[in-house]
Parts: sequence; structure tokens; C-alpha cells
Amino acid sequence: MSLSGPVIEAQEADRMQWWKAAKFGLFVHWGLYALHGKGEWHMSGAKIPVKEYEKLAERFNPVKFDAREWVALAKAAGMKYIVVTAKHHDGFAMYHSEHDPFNIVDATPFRRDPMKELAEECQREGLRMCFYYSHVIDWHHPHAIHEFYNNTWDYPLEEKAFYAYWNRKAKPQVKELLTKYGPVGLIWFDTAGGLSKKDSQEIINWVREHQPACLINSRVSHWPQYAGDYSSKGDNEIPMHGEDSRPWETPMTLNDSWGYQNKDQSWKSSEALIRKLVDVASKGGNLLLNVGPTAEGDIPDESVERLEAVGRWTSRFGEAIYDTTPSPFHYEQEWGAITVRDTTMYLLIHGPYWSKGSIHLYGLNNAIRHAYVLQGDDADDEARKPLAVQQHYHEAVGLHQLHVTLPLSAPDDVVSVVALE
Ligand code: H79
Repeated sequence: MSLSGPVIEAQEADRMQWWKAAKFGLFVHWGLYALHGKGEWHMSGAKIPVKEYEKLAERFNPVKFDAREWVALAKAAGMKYIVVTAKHHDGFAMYHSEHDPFNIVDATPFRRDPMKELAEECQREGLRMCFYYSHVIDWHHPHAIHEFYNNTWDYPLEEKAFYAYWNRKAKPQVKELLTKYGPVGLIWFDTAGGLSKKDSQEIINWVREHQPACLINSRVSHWPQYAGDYSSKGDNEIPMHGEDSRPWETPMTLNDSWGYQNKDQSWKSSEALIRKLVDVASKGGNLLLNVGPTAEGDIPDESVERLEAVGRWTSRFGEAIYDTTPSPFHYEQEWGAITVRDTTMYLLIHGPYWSKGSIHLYGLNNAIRHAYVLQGDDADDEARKPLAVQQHYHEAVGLHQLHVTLPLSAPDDVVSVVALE
């Protein structure tokens, strides 16, 4: 007994390693709901009867789907893992399931298994394949019970028999994902309202049994002691520095939707997205950024453009993002953000502050051997000319003050990086 604590902790730390270094992943919300173009909650919002919703499958034929394109886009953006909706709340499996014919291979003219194609492509390209699985909400199954979000328009609540759903659909389908698609980086469970402690522990054990290295996000359970390997923050929520004592991830939309919504044009700018990635990394989290492909299997152009723009930045300055640890300072820097790797500290400075010619940092009293600007290109090595830095004790503030003089022009308009060794 006395050994099990440290041993379990070591195993947990081990399986978290790739994820902690990754920092940036692609979230994909894709399903039959793309046909309506009104988001993944439309079935519930419009109370569409199961029999009618099932007819969408007959029309679902995403011939433009190309796993190579999706994985190449994620890779170009600088993302290291992909989390795809294997089954969302509508209960439709986007993979070939033996346990329910309501799946993309058996119920659509498409007849292909996109999860298999994505898993294989991820394996080839070195990204981690991960699945979203709605384990509690299932509007297609007569017996799935959630605290609030049940299909009460088809199935009377009083006739529900939860374990008929749990044992014959949810658990067998999770097992399929863990046994037929190679190594799975993580399973992203969602919306656990009403799941008991016992059943939360059971699904966690179930994942561990089939793939011990597969991570589990906190939305697997509403009970804190059964809340998986890491904390999923609220949708689009970036916490305060140090607020969460566990490893954490912010799931974020590119516009205001998860599943494809043709009317939603409130896209975040690529500049804002780069700053959000920097903010998240400096606080020690991961960013899981979502796209909602169309019913044809296309990722909307507006999403592609933004991910490519973020990728142009991460390909130049990723050194200051991947495999870093958070800023040692819990207060925000007005000029940007900080990350650390080993004995290097990265100052990620927002474009407008660069033109002020210098920045201050309080509280750092380590000796600085070398300070330089990351040019973010092949000439980087020769360009690592030392920058002028001055350190002194600031009486009024009661902290050491570091003064870094910046060169006239910034390597990047959005965020540029100064490294301190
Ligand atoms: O998959 C995405 C959402 O569909 C899912 N989580 C993210 C990652 C989610 N499941 N439940 N919820 C979010 C919370 C439910 C919010 C609701 Fe609503 C508010 C349901 C009804 C009112 C949002 C707004 C959905 C429909 C209208």
C-alpha cells in the first residue's frame, strides 16, 4: 500500500509527458449535424424526432473528406494532437461500430471510416490521434440519462433504464475506439451530469484497462476525485495564472460554434489566436482549437486561413512555446508573457510594446549570461547577437528590475521573442 502512491504518480507523470510538451491541439466537431449547418445542438434545440434525424444519414456523403489534408493542416498550424468527435450527443458514431448500426459505415452512402483514416494518417505524420466521446448524453438511445439534457421528445424519462445504454452502447463503443484504432492519445469525455461516482470510476478503469497510456480529461466525471488526468477548462476559458493546480487545457472555438454553423461569421483574428496561444502557454496550459467541417468534409476556408497564419508564427517561434514550463511570475506583464525551458526564459512581447524601445521585468535576480532576439528564421544562429540588459535593485518597488533594450524593428508584428539565458 505505501508504495502504490508514488508508483501511480510516476505512471501518471509518464503518460502526461507528450501532452505537456504538446501545448497545442486541433479539436474537430464533425457529424450529421453539419448537414443542417446549425451546430451540434440542433437536434435537441429543434426537438427533431430520432426517426427524422436518422434520415440525415442517408444524405451524409462527405466525398471531399481527406485525412491527409486535415492532418497536414493541423501539422502546419503547429498542433501536436487531434481530438475528433467519434460520437457527439446525437449518438451517431463517426466510425464503424459493431454495437450500433447508427454509424457512418453502416448508415450512410459514404461507407468509409474517417476515424480509421485519420488515425492512420496521424500515425504516419507523428501526431497523436484522440477521440471525443459523449458518454452520458445520447439523444438517439432510449435509455441514456443526463441530469438535464435528455431526449424527452421521443422517449419518456420514466421508462429509461440507464445500464441498458451504459453497458450495451457507451462502454462497448469506448472499447472499440481503444482497441481498433491504434494508440489513442486521449479520450475527451464531455458533459457528465448525473453520472455516479461508481460509474465514473468504472469508465476510467475501462479506459486504463484497454490503453493504460491513454489520457482522460476531467469532464469524464462531475466528482472531483474521479476527474481524469487533466482539467478541461470551461469553453473558451483561459484561467488566471496558478488558478488550477492540475494540468489544464482550454477548449476554444474559432468563431462562436463547435459544429459547422453557416451563419456564424464571428471569427477570431489570427493575431488574437496567436496571443491566446502565448497566454495559455505562459500559464502552463494547452490550447485545443476547434474547427467544424462541412457535410462535404471540408474545413471552412476562414478556419484554414487562420490556422495557417498561426502556423506561420509557431513555425518561427515555437521554440518559446513547445515543451516549456509556465512563467515563474503570477502577475501579468503589460508587454506580453513569459515561458521557460531549463535555464532559458522567453519574453513574448506584443507588437505594439516593441516600438516603445525597451521593456521592464520585475523580480528576476538571476544573472543573465546572454540575451538575444529570436529571429525566427534560418539565419537565427548567427543573428543571436547579444542585447543590452541592465539589472538593478529597484528601491521603490522592492524588487530587482531588469531593463531590456529592444532593437528598432521587431521580427514579427504580432508577438516577438527575446530569450534570456
Ligand atoms: O461539444 C461542445 C458542446 O456541444 C458541448 N461541449 C463542447 C465542447 C456541450 N455539451 N453540453 N454543453 C456544452 C453545455 C450545454 C449548453 C446548453 Fe445550449 C445551453 C445547452 C442548451 C443551452 C448551447 C447553447 C447549446 C445549445 C444552446
